[in-house]
Amino acid sequence: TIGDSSWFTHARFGMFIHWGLYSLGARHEWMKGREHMTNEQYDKYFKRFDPDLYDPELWARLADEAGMGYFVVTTKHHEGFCLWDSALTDYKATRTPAGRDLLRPMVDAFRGRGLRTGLYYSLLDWHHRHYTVDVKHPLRYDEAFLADQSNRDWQQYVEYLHGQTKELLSGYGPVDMMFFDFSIPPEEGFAGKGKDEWQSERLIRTIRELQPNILLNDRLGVRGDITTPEQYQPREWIRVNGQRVVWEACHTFSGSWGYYRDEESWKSVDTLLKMLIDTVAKGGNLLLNVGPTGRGEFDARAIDRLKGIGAWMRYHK
Ligand code: JFZ
Repeated sequence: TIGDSSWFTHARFGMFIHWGLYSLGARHEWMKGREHMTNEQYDKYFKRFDPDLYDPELWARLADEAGMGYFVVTTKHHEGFCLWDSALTDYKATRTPAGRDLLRPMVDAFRGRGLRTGLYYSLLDWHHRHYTVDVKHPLRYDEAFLADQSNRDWQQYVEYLHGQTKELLSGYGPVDMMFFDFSIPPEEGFAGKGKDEWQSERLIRTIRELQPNILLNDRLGVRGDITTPEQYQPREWIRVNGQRVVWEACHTFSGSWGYYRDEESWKSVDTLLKMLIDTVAKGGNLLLNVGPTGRGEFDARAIDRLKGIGAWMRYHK
């Protein structure tokens, strides 16, 4: 079965939200990997995660007024930290000073405004005891790191990934799409993971049982319902085997996905609108990313862009 994608193609424009412990570092969502940080070094963000300004109703209003029809939030990014109250780990918002499930009020707020719900879940996990990081991964190839990769039981991680997916798809009402991220194609010298490692076919059967209408992206190592080029604009309607497909480009305001305070490369409202128009003209969707701060706010520059887009949308949607 393949989910009915009519709501998705009709919506055309959605909000991606990358929010996690890396938001406190205010530089890049890959900082733990890039900077080769140990769990201990990274723990300071966990201990201080306290989004006192988090206002999901406001986030939902900003998305709605920008003309967006859905949102996709990082329930868990590569760092492994969970925004929801997962029974399968203590590495979650509930155990930080935030002290609560942060996903539920977000889903309620966006759904309350009629936006569709998308959940992003990272297949990669740099915190789980049994996750084996791809040994040839250029960013994680140092001695201490490799030594720590022994004594891992891959199947335990797979059960965790499948179990968490079940939690997300049974505890938060109707989930309209799920964005898994990501499979590394097995190129030369690059020990990547794909559908066999994630046991994607079994996972997808479970997903479709729990949420028969869900749309799945294509980063589980199998085709999925939605083709997802990242941070580039295709020249024309994307085709697979000669057939036009449902596709979604995801883009950032400034380059990184997590909140990056000092990044100077913010796109203008004009550029963003041209990207949206270009995408829609080619039959695609635009998923535009916001990286909220560690305190739970949208940066003023993001709000400015969203409002600018909304002003145009008021007359052109
Ligand atoms: C991934 C993440 O690593 C990144 O932090 C962010 O969450 C983004 C949306 O997804 O990065 C990718 C995933 C897939 C491709 C490129 C970057 N790809 O298929 O080219």
